Amino acid sequence: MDKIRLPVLFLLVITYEMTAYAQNCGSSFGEATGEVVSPGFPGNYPANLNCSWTIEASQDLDVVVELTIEQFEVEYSESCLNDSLMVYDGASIDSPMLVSPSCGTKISWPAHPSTIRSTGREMTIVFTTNDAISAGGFRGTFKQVKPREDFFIVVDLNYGTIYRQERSSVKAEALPVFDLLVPIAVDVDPIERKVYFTDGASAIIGRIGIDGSNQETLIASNISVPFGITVDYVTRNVYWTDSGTNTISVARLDGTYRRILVDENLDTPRDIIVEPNGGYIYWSDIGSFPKIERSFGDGSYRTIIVSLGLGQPNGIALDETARKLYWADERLNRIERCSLDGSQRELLKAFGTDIIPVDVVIVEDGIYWTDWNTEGIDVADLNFQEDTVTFIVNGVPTRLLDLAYYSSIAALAPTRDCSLGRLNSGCDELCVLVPSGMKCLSVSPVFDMCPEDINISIKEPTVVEWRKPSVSSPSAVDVDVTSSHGSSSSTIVTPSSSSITVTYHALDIFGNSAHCSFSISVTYDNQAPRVIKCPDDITKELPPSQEKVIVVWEEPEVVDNSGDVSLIQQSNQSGSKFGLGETDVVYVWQDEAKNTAQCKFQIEITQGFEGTGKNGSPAAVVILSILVAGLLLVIIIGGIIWKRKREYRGTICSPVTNDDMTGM
Ligand SMILES: [Ca+2]
Ligand SMILES: [Ca+2]
Ligand SMILES: [Ca+2]
Repeated sequence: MDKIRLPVLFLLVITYEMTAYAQNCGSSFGEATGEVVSPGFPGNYPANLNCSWTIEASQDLDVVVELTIEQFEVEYSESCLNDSLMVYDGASIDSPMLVSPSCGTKISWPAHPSTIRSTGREMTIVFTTNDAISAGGFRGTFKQVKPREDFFIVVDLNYGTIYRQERSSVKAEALPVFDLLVPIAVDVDPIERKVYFTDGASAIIGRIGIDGSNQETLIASNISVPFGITVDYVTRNVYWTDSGTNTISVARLDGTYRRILVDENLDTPRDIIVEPNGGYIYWSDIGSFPKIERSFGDGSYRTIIVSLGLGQPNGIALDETARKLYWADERLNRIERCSLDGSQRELLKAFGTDIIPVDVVIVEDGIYWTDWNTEGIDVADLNFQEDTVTFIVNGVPTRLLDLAYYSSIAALAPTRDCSLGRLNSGCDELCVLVPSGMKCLSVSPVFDMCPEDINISIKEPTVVEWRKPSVSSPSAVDVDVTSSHGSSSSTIVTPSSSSITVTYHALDIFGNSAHCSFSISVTYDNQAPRVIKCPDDITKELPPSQEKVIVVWEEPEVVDNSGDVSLIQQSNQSGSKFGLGETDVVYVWQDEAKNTAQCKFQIEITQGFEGTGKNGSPAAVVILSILVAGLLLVIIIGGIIWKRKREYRGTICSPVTNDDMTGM
C-alpha cells in the first residue's frame, strides 16, 4: 500500500459509516405504521449516538401514536446514564417524558406489553449511547390508534393519596379527593367513569369522577373497616367487605338499597371481585383461617374455593377470558392462580423476600401488582416467563395498597340482565346476577298491612281509630317506625275537619325506607234517617185453647241522605208469637253520624168468644155450667135461710116452764 491510498481508504470507511448512521439514526415519520430500530440492529449499536425520531400521526384523523417495543437490550447503568432510550410526548425533547429513561432488558414502564401511547399527535424517541460497551439495541413498531384512556387507580397508603397512573406512560396524577384520610380499597366503574374508594379512618365509601369531578359520599354509617370494594358495571351494584363487622354487603352504585349478603364465618374479609358474566362474587379472608370464597351474586351458594397453604391472600384478581382466579399472598410472597371453582391450582411465582405482593390485577396478558418491598407497581406476563419489572409511581417509593384498572376500550355499556339497557330487569330494588341469570333482591322494609282510607260522617267531635301497621325487613335488620301521629293509633275529628293524612315511615339502619299512608275524610251529617214505611197497629184475637198467636207484618223501610243507615234496635221479629195483651214493636235506625230514626206500632191480642152450643168451645160450656150451678146454689141457700128465719120467730113467742128449768 502506498502513502496516497491509505487516507483514501480511511475516508471511504468514514464516509460509509456516516452514511449508515444518517440512514438509521433519527428521522421523521408521517406514515400510519412503521418501524424504529437502533442503528446496526440486530447487531450492536455504535458508540456516542444521539438519535432522535419523531413520529407524527395524521392531522385529519383523531389519532395518536402507539409504539410497541418488541425487542430491547441496552447497556445497563445506574439511572441509565450510559446508554438510554427516552420517549417524549410531543415533537421534541422539550415535551414531557412518556417513559422513564430506559436501559437493561426492559423499558421502565410499562413492561407488559411494552406499549407506549402519546396523548397528542406526536411522539419523539431518543436513543443515546456513550463511548463504551454496546448491546443489541432495540426494535419498535408504531401505528396510529384512536386515543384511549388506559390507566390504573392505585392507593398510596403512606401519603393518603389515590393515584391515577397511566398504563402506557409514566404520567401519574393524584385524584383530588377531598377529606381523604386512609384510603384502602378502590375500583372503577367504566360506564360512568367513576372511581369508588373506601376510607378506613373515616369509615366511608365514596366516589369521584376519573377526571376528579363530583366527589360524593355514598355510605357513611354502620360501616367499620371497608377493606375491599368492587363495582359490578353490568348490574350497577357495588359490593364491599367490612373487616370490622365481618360482613359482605351490596348496594346500588349511588349507595341506595344497601343490604348485607354474608355475615357468618368471616374473620377478616379483605379483597372482593365480581364476575358479572358468571354470576359470582369472590372474596379473600385474611383472618386466622385464611381462605378464598365465592358465592352467587346474591350471597347464596357460598363455597370455599381455596383454603390450604395460604398465608395472607391480600389481593385477588380475575382473568375472565381464561376463567382463572389469581391471588397475591402477602405473607408467603407468592402469586398463584386456579380455575374459578378452585381446581387446577398453580404456584406461578414464589418471590422470596424481594417482592411482597399486595393487590393484583390482570390486564390483557399482563399481571400487575402492588409491592411492599419495591414500593412500586410490578408487572410480569401471566406465566412469569419474563423478568418482573417494577415501576415507581410518581417517582416516589411508597406503600401502595389497592390496585384497579380502567380502559375506555372496555367501557361499553352491556345490554343484558340487570343492565342499564334492561332497566334493572324490572327489579324495584336490587338486581343481581346469579349463574342461572338474574334475580331481584328486596332490601327495604315492607309494611305488611297499611290501613285503607277512612271516610267518616259525623255530627259532633268523634274519635277515629285505626289498626297500627306492622313492618318487616327482608334483610332482617332493625327498622325504626315513625308516624305523623306519634305512637297513637287514633285521632279526634270534628264536623269542620278537612281530610287528614296519617303517615308511617319505616327506616332501617342502612337508610332503606318504606312509607305507609292513608287518609281520614270527614263529612258533616245532621240529618236523621227518614222512615218511609212503618206498619199500622195490629189487633188479633187469640184462638180458643191457644196462649200465643203468630203475627206477621211488612218490614218497615228507611232512607238517609248519607245513603247508608243501619238498624241498631228491633224489639220483635215479624213472624214471632204474641200472647194476650198489648205489645209495642220498635225499630231504631242510625246513620254513621249517629242520627237516629224510629218506627213504632202496637200489637193487641184479644180473647175470642164465638160459638157456645154444640159448636161452643169447651171453656165456654164450663163457664156457663159454673154460672148455672152458682145460681142454683144461691137459690138453695136463700131457701134455707128463709125457712130458718120462720122457725126462729115461732120459738120466741112460746113461754119457758119450770119443768123446763128443773130438767136442767
Ligand atoms: Ca454504552
Ligand atoms: Ca383488589
Ligand atoms: Ca243522615
